[in-house]
Amino acid sequence: MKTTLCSALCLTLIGTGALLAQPAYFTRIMDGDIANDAGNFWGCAWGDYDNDGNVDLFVSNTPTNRLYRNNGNGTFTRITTGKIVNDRVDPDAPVWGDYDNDGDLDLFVTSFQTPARDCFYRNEGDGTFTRITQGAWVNDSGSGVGAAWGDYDADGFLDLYVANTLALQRHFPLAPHAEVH
Ligand SMILES: [Ca+2]
Ligand SMILES: [Ca+2]
Ligand SMILES: [Ca+2]
Ligand SMILES: [Ca+2]
Repeated sequence: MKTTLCSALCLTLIGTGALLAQPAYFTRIMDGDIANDAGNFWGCAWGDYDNDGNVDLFVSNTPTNRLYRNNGNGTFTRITTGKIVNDRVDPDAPVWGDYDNDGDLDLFVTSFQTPARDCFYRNEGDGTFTRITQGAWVNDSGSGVGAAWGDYDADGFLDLYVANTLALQRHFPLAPHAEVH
């Protein structure tokens, strides 16, 4: 599916009902990488990954993902280094969540590639991410099309729900420190 990043973002707004509810209050931004980058986009997620008070944007894209750091002045800088934007997988839904409670957002990205290639990137707190490859939650055989974080058992750690197509749905009650260290 060839589309523009702008159209992908518009679809997200339509999905939430925000665009339909308040169409007169939005101005389409036509300049900058976010509005003009072309690609094969599948999903996006906002999150302040560098904790500077400005929400940043991750966009899942084939063949490589996009990460745009919010400069705080209405512009964004496209990040081009690191596995988070250079891994070649078939991504779908990205979701930010601070799974290890260290104060910075980590990123899970479902993949419909088989065998399993769901991706999880741990935020190192210095602008870089480490891809975690150990654990059932990143080695599931399903084709992931959606995911959500939530602390379902109220133990203080986020848990992960992954929606797969052509396979059973998965639920991973994470024990973060046991899973990745
Ligand atoms: Ca930020
Ligand atoms: Ca974290
Ligand atoms: Ca971290
Ligand atoms: Ca939990």
